[in-house]
Formats: sequence, structure tokens, C-alpha cells
Amino acid sequence: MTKLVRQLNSQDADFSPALKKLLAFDAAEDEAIDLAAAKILADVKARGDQAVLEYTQKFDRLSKEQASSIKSLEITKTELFVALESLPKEQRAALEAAAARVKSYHERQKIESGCHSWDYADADGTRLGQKVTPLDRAGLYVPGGKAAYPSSVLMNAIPAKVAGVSEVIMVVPTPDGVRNPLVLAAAAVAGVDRAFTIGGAQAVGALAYGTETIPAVDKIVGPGNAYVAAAKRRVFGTVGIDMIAGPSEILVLCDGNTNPDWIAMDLFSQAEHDELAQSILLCPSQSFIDQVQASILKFLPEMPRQAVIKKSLQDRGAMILVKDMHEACEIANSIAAEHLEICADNPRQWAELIRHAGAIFMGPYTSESLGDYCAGPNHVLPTMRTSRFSSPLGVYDFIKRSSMIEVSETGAQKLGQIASTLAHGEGLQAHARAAELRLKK
Ligand code: HSO
Ligand code: ZN
Repeated sequence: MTKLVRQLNSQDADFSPALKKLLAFDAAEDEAIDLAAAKILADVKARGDQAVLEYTQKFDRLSKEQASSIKSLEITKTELFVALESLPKEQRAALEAAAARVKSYHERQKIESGCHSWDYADADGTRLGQKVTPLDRAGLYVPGGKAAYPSSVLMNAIPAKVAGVSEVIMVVPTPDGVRNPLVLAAAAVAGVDRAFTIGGAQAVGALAYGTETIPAVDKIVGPGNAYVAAAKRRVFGTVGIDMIAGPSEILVLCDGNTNPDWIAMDLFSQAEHDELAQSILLCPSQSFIDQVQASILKFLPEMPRQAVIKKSLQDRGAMILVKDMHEACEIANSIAAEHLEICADNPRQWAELIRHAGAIFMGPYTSESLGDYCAGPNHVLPTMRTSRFSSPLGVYDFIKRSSMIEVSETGAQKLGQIASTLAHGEGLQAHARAAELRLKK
């Protein structure tokens, strides 16, 4: 039988190195790209609007009229709402329904995930706590090239707004000056405050340093191409950044009791994003794996993006035959995928064993694509095994915390002794005396 996707067997002697090779992704920064990004950033920092205008005209192939002034690169709020009004009814309803679910999930997250201030008093009446405040301004980078996703506008802007960010500024490159109506409509629905048709390292520079027209933001979020990633790395420190995102990944863990067509299409759904996307199936049943391989061959010719899907599945996809579901969970932890689907009886039992995954989709009805659009949780997720140490984009990415300390007179006596002793130990006289002066004689 012909098979499109390579198969690995967890019992094979060379399984470990084979898995390592499969997961290896060279995200190495390209030095030439990094240098080009650095040059653009320095120029935008020095020359502001004029530099942004020149790079935009050149890279996005804008006419003289389209780039007559930086003002011509701003999309007005009226334009965003006109785009929304002009959408076909069904598209508008879907966009609004998705936005409502994403908003209500993130409102819940704000309550449940430590996004609120707290304080308490100790026995001496000293008050201690944490004050939570939203960022003043967030910059949202929306890619405009081969992947312009309105759903990503919702996923980035809504948590910022729920966090209470006062101003969300969207940038989106418009090659040849073509504005994507769904992206503009999504910006209107999500509550984006200002939008500019700029992209690349020049947009990252404008958001990080500010120009005469484009205000400097406090954090830049959203995916972009290699130049955008290089520029984001470089401005980190001047502003915050969310993450450096890699190609999409899906890992399906299936006990074999599901329709193989469903699994094949779920593997396709991330493969169609990018030739470098990664789709992997973990399954204890060889006959089920064979059925999925057959479904893949059956569906592939019908897919408009079959070339991308095929290359992604052939180069980076895999079917892994495992001993049992326990072993599948262990392997899933070492893969630490962006999306993990558990298609099995009693999926929660297996989810308990999972420690590393950006998002976990449980049960046969939870196709990953529902999460990409409208289930509610964020679709901006850690890739390239970074779910070992990081989390989905969320409300918590748009807030920060200040420690709050109010020492009572009684508290100052006790703390003053401790601080004074430690300060003398560090040879810091002024510290010691500041504490001692407040001690009662
Ligand atoms: N699966 C992508 C998000 C997306 N899918 C947008 C469809 N549109 C993130 O990995
Ligand atoms: Zn997707």
C-alpha cells in the first residue's frame, strides 16, 4: 500500500534519534536577515515617519499617491467600520459570534488567572499586596502576505481589550496597497483603536520607538515573517514582546476508535498553513494508522492547498506506532506540541498525564480547527517545544504587577532590626540608618 507519511515505531532501536530528527527545526536566525532588520530599525529610530514611508513604499510596492504622506498609511476607524458593514451577512455574523466567544473566555480568564490586585495585613498591621495594571498601549502585528488571518486579529486584540489596554494599535502590511476587508472588519469587531498599513521591521521599529505620527507602544504582539521576528528580538527590552512563533503543529493522540477521515483532515488542517508545519499521529493500532494513510490519499486530490499539505506531510509529518496510550502520553510530553488532540475514549484520563502542550483538544468532536476560530481559548500558542515553559497568549500578557508595601509603626520596629543587621552585613550604611532612624528609642 502506498503511504504518503513516514511511519516510526516506538519499539524500534533507533526510535529516539529518529524522533529527535523529526522534531529538529532549524529556527536559527539568518544573519543577513538580522542585519537587514537592524539597519531598518536604526533608520526608523533616526528618521521616524519619513523612513517608515520610504520602506513601506519600496517593500509594499505602493504608488506615489498611495504613499503620499504617513497619514495616507493610517486606516481610519470609519474605514474599519465601513469594512464591517460591507461584509456579507453570514461572514459578519460568524465574525461576531467568534469574537463574542473569545471575549467571554478571556473575561473568565481575567477573573481566574491572577489578573486582579490583592493585599493582606500581617500580624503587625503591615499591608502587603500586588496591584495589577494593564499596559497603556499594545501594538498588534498582523501579517499581510500569504497568511492574512482575521481570526488572529480577534485572538490578539480581544485579550488586550479585556485586560483594559487603553490603546491597541494594529499594523498590517498591504502589498500593492490592497487592504483586506475581513482583517479590517475583524479590527472593528475587536475594538482596535488605530490601524496603519505598514509591516516588516519598519513597522516593528515604528511601534517600538514611536515616530511623529505612530505612537510608541509598550508591547508588540502577533506573528510575522523572518524580518519581523528578527526585529522583535532586537527591540525586546525597549518594549515587551509576546513570543517568537514558529510554523503550526498538530499532534493527534488516538486510540483507534475514531473515524480515520476525521483524523486525516485534522492533520491536513495544520499542514495547510505552511510547508514547514508539522502534523503527527500517535496511535497504538497499526490498522488504524493504515486507515488514516488511506484517508489522506483519498482526500489529498480534493484539497485546494494540496501542494502545501503534501510537502508538509512528507517532509515533517509522521505516524508513530506506540505500545499503548500510556506510552503515547509520554511521547506527547517530549514532543510538547502547539496543539494536542486526544481522540480517545475517556480523553480526560489521558489529558491528566499531559504536562506539555499549548492547547489540549479532547474527544472526537473537538477538532483543532474549532479552536482556531471560535471555541474561545486563544489560538496564539507556544510552538517549537516552547510549551515546556510558556503559555497561550492571554489577558495576563497585557497586564503587569506592582508590589505594594505599607509598613505599620509596629512593623517598622521588627523589620528595622532585620534590615539594619543585613545592611551592615552588606556594608551599606545609608540603608541601615534609614531603617534605624525609624526605630523607637
Ligand atoms: N492554527 C493557527 C491559527 C489559525 N488557523 C488561524 C486558522 N487561522 C495557529 O497555529
Ligand atoms: Zn490553523
